[in-house]
Amino acid sequence: MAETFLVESPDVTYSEDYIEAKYTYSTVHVSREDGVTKVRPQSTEFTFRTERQVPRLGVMLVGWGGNNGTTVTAAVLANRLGLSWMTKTGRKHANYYGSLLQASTVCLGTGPTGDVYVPFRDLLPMVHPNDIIFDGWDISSLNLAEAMRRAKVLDWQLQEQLWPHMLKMKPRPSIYIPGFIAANQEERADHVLPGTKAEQVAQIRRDIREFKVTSGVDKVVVLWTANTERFCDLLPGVNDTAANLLQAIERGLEVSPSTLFAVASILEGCAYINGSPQNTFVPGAVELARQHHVFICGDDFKSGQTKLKSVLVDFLVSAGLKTVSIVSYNHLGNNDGKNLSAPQQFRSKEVSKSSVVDDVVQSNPLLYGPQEKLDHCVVIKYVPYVGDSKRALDEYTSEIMMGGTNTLVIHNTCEDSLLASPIILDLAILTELCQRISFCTESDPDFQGFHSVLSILGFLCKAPLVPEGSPVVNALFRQRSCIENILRACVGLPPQNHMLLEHKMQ
Ligand code: NAI
Ligand code: DG6
Repeated sequence: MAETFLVESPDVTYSEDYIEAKYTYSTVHVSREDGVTKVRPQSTEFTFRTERQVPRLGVMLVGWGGNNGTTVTAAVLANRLGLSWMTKTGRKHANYYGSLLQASTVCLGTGPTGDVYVPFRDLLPMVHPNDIIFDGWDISSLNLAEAMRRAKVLDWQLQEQLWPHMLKMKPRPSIYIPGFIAANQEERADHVLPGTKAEQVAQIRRDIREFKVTSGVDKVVVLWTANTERFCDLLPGVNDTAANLLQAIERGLEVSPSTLFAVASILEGCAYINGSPQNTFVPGAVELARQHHVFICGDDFKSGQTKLKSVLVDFLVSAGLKTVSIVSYNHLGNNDGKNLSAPQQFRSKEVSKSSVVDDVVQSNPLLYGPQEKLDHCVVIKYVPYVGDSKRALDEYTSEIMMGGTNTLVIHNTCEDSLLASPIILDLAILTELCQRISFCTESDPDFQGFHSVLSILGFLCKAPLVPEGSPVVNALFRQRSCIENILRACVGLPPQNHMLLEHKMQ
């Protein structure tokens, strides 16, 4: 049995292949009728079905030789091998701190001695990161050992232990279209695929198939952690529909490398995750994913400064304080920072980092008018000396009672790739899990999977991609509750309500 607990309930059954749970989904519908606001509680009966068999998972990283790519690969190897290493502050042991699944817990319920917490990963059978097999592509030809050294993220003694393992790993040549990333990346691009766009997509598809066969994995997830691209123009006839996008590739029209990877991945039936801010998922790519019932997820890992912002502004506004100005400055010295020092690539990141408070502002019409926006300024500077250690300074100014102001200033220093790596693992593992979950309702009794646009994983993304017409949620704890409560529903457990009514009676 893969599960660490069993739910005993008439609504939950465990067969050899599935966990099946009946679940009442309660919502409230609000409408305005004849000048009156009508509020109607509603409930829908769902049946969730989760396959129990956990597959062998392969993750192919685009940008494998970068700081994130090498760091996440090294971290998994170090955990798998149980490595430890000395630093000037003492012995460090490999761990998965920063992973929602591996390093945070959920409260199952209450036992004789109080609340019982289990690791998030134990809610449903899922892949363990130690078992993930990595592969990938890079426009730079360095093997992973040399690329790890170039990244300057991990302690030297750890690098020495990992060196022989990483030396054997070499990225596959990739698609390089100079106009999409900064001109300052050109010197790195010594490992690029020749041919037309159509030939390049065909090669990426062959790579995915070849990896699957040679590694013996059951499933592959492809994840973009390559450099931030400039936004691509949305052009009718080019990328507005799936058919036009495929035609555009055949005709060699403008399609970004990240979209070419998305297309190749979708056509191979592999989920595709975008860890950078650019608009990879043009309407044609979304339509293609839907046609092929493949998950796509993005955009842009929500790792540090933005994660805090999506907590802090939620806290301020939900406490009734009117945040009026946010200034987010950061400087960093890694290759990501170098690429972002070019205006078009910075613009992609600026948009992604700035959108994160929109839903919180809209949630409070007592404080904000319908079109009101707060001042939100994002600055990124490239300072080579600090390497991967990113320094972020944020100033939040809020109006408080009777004309007063409250200014909070946050200073944050951390290794950027050590925050992004656990997010990469959570994204891949949760995406795979979602592929094993299906559900039906009384009115729609055929089992179906989640929408191709996998918005459940918004917690891990700065600018969550959602199905057309769906609300975008940025507030971090609402996003966390979404994942937790859906996983709880799959084992027939109600959402956490924090009411503690049993302790509030005479
Ligand atoms: P990096 O610059 O160290 O690595 C990117 C790698 O992509 C490089 O090795 C480069 O050679 C390669 N590359 C560029 N274009 C490529 C292509 N077309 N095909 C294959 N490889 C290509 O950057 P880092 O720090 O690893 O970040 C990667 C991405 O993740 C960036 O877009 C960054 O903005 C994004 N990101 C990073 C976060 C973090 O906390 N580290 C958080 C949020 C997003
Ligand atoms: C500087 O902003 C470089 C970026 O790639 C960020 O470090 C990355 O997007 C993480 O951003 P945040 O806001 O989640 O810390």
